[in-house]
Amino acid sequence: MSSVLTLLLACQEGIGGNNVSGGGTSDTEEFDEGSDQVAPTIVFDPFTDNQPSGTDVVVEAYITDDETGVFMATLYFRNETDSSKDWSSVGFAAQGDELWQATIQADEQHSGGMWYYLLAVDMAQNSVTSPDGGDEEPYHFGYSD
Ligand SMILES: [Ca+2]
Repeated sequence: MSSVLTLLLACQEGIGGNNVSGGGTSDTEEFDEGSDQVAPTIVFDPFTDNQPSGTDVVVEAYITDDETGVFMATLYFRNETDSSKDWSSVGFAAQGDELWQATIQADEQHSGGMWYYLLAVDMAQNSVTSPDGGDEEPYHFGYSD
């Protein structure tokens, strides 16, 4: 690759100062498509209390995105006794007014607690997790008896 590049550069220099690289205005469209470089924002208060055993657990977060908007948001969860790194996931559904909601069904519970984290992606494929550590440092809640 680099040798080809070097060749091209050498050729341009060889032409002797003809400015071939100017006039890049035709790239405007491409630039606009990639102009959103800022990931969405997730505002979420992690559970501080245990959740009732045998019930659906509803996770709510405020998710926003400048420029292109939120493309999707996903809740990842894993039983605390599950030693594998396999996360289950469920999509967040937009509730309006920037509120998004996802539910961990009661029958997903196979232990006394759950690891979980949130992922949001915008239309330009910028992504963010809550917490920042994502699957490495997930949130946790316990189930009460
Ligand atoms: Ca964005």
